[in-house]
Amino acid sequence: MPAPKTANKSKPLKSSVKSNSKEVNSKGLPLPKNILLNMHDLMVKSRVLEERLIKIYRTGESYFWIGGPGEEAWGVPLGMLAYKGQGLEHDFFHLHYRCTPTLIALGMDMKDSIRLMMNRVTDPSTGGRNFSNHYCFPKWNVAPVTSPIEVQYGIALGTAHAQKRHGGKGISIVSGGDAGTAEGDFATCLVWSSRKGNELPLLITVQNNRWGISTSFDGQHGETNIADRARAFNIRARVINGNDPIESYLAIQEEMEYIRKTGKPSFIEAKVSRLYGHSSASGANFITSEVDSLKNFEALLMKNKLISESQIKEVWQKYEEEGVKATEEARKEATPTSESIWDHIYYGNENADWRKF
Ligand SMILES: Cc1ncc(C[n+]2csc(CCOP(=O)(O)OP(=O)(O)O)c2C)c(N)n1
Repeated sequence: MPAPKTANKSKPLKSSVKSNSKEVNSKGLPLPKNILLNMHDLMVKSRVLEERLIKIYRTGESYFWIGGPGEEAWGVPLGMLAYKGQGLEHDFFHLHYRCTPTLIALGMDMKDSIRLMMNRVTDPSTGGRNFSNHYCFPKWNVAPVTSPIEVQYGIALGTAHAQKRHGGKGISIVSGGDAGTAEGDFATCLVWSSRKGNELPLLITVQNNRWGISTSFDGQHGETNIADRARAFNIRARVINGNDPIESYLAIQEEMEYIRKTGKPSFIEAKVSRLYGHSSASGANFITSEVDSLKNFEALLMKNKLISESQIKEVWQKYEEEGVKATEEARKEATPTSESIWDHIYYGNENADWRKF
């Protein structure tokens, strides 16, 4: 099956899809068939990639895995709807380590994720110096994913502020987990994005999987929904089922349009699954009690006769083969040497000799 076109292009575009469009051609579902199938294709690609990363960890070819299987129904639409590109006219991403679906939707090659996982010098994000899902793609305004959780909520204010001054349609997008919202950076983000007369064009998101490593959400929060905390700052906020790609797509589209139009922040709390536990540290085994958004979406597409079982198998097969090939190729590539240890520590100072400081 040919891969349908993605919604984003390198130049800023107006979103073309309206939730109540007459031209849906998708058996009563509120999105056109090409978008639904594109979403499915990207969700499978992201899932296959993450499962491949886990296999690479298990064979001892990597040290650690952490990632986003279970967040495809949220992360894929987010990447599809963004104004992709470099500079203030485009959207900035301040993501966390479960963001593979968004990067896949932006157009990341599987091989580039595998290179990062296997610490290859060819890894475009970190030159083989960081671990899985710690992406960085300046060409798409994807800021480095950090290991300390939640710091991205403070950093995102900076690009949002620059975009406000610039005055274009670009917005900043920040993501993180539910447990991390206990950190001060999250509160900082709410305070500084919502000051009256100085509101920032920022899409603040939390992917609530109800776990912080092994600590349950229950018992950790006085508020009913994390989104309620944004409402206290007069930030428009909503809670969505992030396991439903259609609901995610429509909600993200609406909130992005609101931010681009008003220059004000908006907040989405997406309830998602954590399909393989926290990370390789907790075994990275499939958790059967969690909702699998991809399986549910496939059932919906088949029920509406938008795709057949054999076509679905073809999509999975296509990405399985791509993943195997990418792994074999990455295996042959070099790992970084000690000479590059100080490279890229500070932007623009690649040639500085930090040993002299
Ligand atoms: C500042 C900081 N404190 C603690 C940790 C250890 N840590 C790594 S992931 C994690 C749990 C985060 O949970 P949540 O924010 O809900 O995101 P999830 O991993 O569930 O997506 C913690 C406590 C860390 N990396 N950084």
